Amino acid sequence: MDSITRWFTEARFGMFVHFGLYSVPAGLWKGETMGRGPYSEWIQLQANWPHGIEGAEYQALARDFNPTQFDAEQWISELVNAGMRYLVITSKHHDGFALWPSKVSKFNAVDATPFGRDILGELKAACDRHGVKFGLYYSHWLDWEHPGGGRAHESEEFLPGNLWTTQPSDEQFETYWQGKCLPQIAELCDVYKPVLFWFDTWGENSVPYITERRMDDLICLIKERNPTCLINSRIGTWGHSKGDAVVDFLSMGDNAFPERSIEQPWETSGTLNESWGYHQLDFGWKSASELVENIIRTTSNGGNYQLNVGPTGEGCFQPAAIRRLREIGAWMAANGTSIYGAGYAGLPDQKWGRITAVATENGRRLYLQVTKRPASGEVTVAGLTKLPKLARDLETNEVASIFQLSVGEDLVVSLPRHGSADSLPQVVVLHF
Ligand code: FHN
Repeated sequence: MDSITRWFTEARFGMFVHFGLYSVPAGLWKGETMGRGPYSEWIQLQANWPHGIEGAEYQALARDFNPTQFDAEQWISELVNAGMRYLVITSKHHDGFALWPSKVSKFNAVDATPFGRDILGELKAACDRHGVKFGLYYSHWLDWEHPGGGRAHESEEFLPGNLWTTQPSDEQFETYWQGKCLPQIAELCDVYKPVLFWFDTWGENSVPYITERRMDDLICLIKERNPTCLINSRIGTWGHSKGDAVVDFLSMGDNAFPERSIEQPWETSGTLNESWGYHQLDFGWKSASELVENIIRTTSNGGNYQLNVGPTGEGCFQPAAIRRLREIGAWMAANGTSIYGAGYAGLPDQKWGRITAVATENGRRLYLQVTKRPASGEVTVAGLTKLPKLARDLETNEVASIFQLSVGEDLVVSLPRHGSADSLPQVVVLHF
């Protein structure tokens, strides 16, 4: 494994945060729900459907951005308690608004708002205090504040006639690229020293803008400043002749899980409900057990799960988010050894759940992640014919009995009682 990605693949679980001006209207514009699409951070295009909001009117939201309850220490404590190991926050989303006092653009949390505090600086300091890795999302393709920034592409979702669907010329985009994007990235590298950049393109619409030359310039700028800073594939590698080989890790589509294990470091970013930014009418919350299953799903295929929180306009995590994070954290506190540094076990699909594997000095340990406990209380481990020395419930230490119907057959594990009344997955560790 490449040594610069080791911390990332060992961490397995991180927090994504979408926070910005859009957290203030939170899905409602002048009393009307924004048009199609559940993502509140897209309100600039989707309010006044299908027209969107004029730039100056949207940007005036900065005068209402005053998240007085923002407390970096509290956010990072929730992150740590959830068992997460890193943070990735939207330094600048598609609306072009920066969460730090950028010298490149006054459209930022310090110069344009009554709040006047350096949100990234406070979070970076809290991460350092807690030993949490600090990463940054940056929208490099779309920027609806700069006249040359990418706009949304016309599609069924964004109809012609929307203020934000007319694309800039290449020359205009170059003005944005040289005048805002690259200098802001340099600023972020120098001041906040992120451990990773999470760039955001999807589909092929970005290809005419995020050319191979631009991607290479961006990668060089970052790596010259910090060779160990990781870069994700949504920088736009489908438009690069060397493809994913130019980046450090792959990012899947939103809430998209690969069916099979992938060798290159990778992650899936997912939402707690439907929107990434806080949306006051988004009640589609996932359950804690579904979220824990997502951690297991990514780990067992050799990837990471980056779970998003959308803080409110006041700067708080919603109670529904906190409750889920804490339930996940309680499970991780008991079962984290089956996740951190764990990966693909190389065994066939299992009817009752998944398996994660951790390499040890003298072989490996396997963790049976029982997400669908059979009524019989017994699970057959397909593909495993070697008898372990010991099997026990990871939380309670209760020993499980193991048997084979005949020599050379798949192993059968009789599950300890623990899991029967619990909705979160039971983990049984096999020591060889
Ligand atoms: O358009 C964005 C969206 O707002 C959000 O930031 C997600 C996170 O993966 N990325 C884009 C859509 O894929």
